[in-house]
Amino acid sequence: MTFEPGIMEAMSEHPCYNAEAHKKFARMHIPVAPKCNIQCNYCNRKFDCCNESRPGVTSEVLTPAMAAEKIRYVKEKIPELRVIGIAGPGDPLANEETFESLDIIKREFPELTLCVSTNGLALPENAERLHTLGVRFLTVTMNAVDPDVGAHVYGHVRGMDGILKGREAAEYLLGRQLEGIRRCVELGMVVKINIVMIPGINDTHIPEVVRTVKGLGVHMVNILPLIPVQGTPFANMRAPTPRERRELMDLCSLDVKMMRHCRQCRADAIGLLGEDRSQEFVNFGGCGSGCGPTGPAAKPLVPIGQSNRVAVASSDDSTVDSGFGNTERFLIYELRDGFYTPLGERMVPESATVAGKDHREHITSIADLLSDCGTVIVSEIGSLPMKVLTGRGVNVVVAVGPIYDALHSL
Ligand code: CLF
Ligand code: SF4
Repeated sequence: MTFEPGIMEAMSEHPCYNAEAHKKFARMHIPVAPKCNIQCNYCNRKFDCCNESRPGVTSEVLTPAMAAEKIRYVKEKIPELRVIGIAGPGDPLANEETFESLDIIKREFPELTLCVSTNGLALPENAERLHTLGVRFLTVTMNAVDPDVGAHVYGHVRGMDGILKGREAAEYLLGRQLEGIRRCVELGMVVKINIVMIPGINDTHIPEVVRTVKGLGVHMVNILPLIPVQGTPFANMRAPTPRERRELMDLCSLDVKMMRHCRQCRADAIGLLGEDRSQEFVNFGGCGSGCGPTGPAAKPLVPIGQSNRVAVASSDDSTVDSGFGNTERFLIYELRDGFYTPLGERMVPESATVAGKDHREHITSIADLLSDCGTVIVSEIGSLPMKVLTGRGVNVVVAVGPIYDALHSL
């Protein structure tokens, strides 16, 4: 596919579109879009749009002017900032503020790449407008190309004459998504498709979604795991296991380029993909007197356990999704100056995960691996490991969902 001049260069520094770039270049999401025009069954309105951002609470919603001000400030602090994304907390295209923000950013920061993520419902009529405003990277979340499957994913969709439900809603949304994607590809935009993998609902259907969007000329596909969120119809559904997701990605990568480094980041994420610094810039507007950010100083976090280090059982870098006994690794964070700083990962030695190995020995070897951590966060834990850890003075937290929510709840 040939893109217009400048796009390949922008792509080489776009942390989501280039796996190498994500270690060097940062993106910043501006949370200017709170409203949504559909209801996904995995979304709780109190949280971010999980189409792009993981379902974590956004710390604030900004006006376009505040967003521009914040970009100016963050740009100074993070010189490797390359991309400004709009990904929620609702659907960007359902909010006029998205377009106002893009307009300001295009004029004030022409050197920054603009990126938008949408459910696609309002894409056909907005494709040209986005292109004119300088957006060259666009993500559409598409969970089904069969309306009978989509009917299970969407609670309702706003149609021309009111709210649609069931198959009718899914069919309408699908038609809009396909038309919108087609237009964006024709305009020369780089289009990525996000698919939320929902076991038992669309997992076996995803290869067909991938083939369909490939036929439309999309550049890349990103398969995200369902994060069951409380208060939603999918609250009690299970997330796919890391292996299930990996196998599906392997299968689909035969047809299309697959994103494998997504961090399901927040609608107000800032920084490198693996190192969200959004909490440093919370309450950017401060007291209104223009004296700068007040968030970090105003909300210090307290240390817990015997050490400031926290071990999190996670397979994907963004969610607590593994149990103490079956996780392949722990991510280690350290509380420094009121912020959790990622220190890296610690792999559970394979010998410790071998089935049939003495249970207590297995637990002890994992506990030893985390001996410098005051807190361990896991999605589940048995009574014996709980006893071993608490006996060592470790604080054990059982949580499922975004890592940063779990850390900030400590
Ligand atoms: Fe943001 Fe999305 Fe643009 Fe990236 S995120 S709007 S394409 S700048 Fe990236 Fe975050 Fe995954 Fe999205 S890691 S959730 S894919
Ligand atoms: Fe929620 Fe995003 Fe779906 Fe809207 S598009 S309902 S904000 S997940």
